[in-house]
Amino acid sequence: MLKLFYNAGSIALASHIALEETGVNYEGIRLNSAILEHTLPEYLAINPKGRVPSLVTEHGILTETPAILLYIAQRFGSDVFPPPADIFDLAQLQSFNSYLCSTAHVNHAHRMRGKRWVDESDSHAIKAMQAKVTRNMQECFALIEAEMFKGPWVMGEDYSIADIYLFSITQWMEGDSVDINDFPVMKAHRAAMLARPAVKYIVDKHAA
Ligand SMILES: N[C@@H](CCC(=O)N[C@@H](CS)C(=O)NCC(=O)O)C(=O)O
Repeated sequence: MLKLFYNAGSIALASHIALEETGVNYEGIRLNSAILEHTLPEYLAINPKGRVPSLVTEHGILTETPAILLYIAQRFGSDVFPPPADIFDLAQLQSFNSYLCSTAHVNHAHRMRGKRWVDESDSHAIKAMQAKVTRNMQECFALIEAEMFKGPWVMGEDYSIADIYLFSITQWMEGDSVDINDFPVMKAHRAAMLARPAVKYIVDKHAA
């Protein structure tokens, strides 16, 4: 059976929702953040990056949200995620998801994970990075709203893994001091996502 390793509040929310949407049989394994379980040898044997999510499949272990989402959608999700019409549409989907992975998520990480980029003892540098998070995230959401979001879903008429990924990034708006009311498309998208039973079920599970 598929196994998904996740932490509450993390980007693993996306992979978890994607699995739930498809109805595939899987086991969700929640790591205990309080004891930094994702840094313990048992978990590093599964994912040496020490990050979540990790998806254990019968073919091997997958990490990196864009890869996991694509795998779930293409292998199990054709009913809920209509396959992109052609290779260009598929590349556009990957372009959107890559932006979330390499830019939006990384901008957000500067609030809590500054020690990845500077020495933890350099409190001036840590604070300077934290101070830019709100503005950087606002810029990401402004660009998504103005240029990237087709509507009614991210890629247009069809619900896709890009919607799940975006929803998992907009969960951080409040913590990043971004006012969702300044981003009406993101606000409406979050409401549309929460109206989906699979999304609500997993959001509630992560909050419990
Ligand atoms: N590029 C990875 C990023 C995964 C990642 O950074 N996950 C965070 C949670 S949102 C994590 O595991 N952080 C633990 C840490 O940095 O110690 C992905 O998209 O899956």
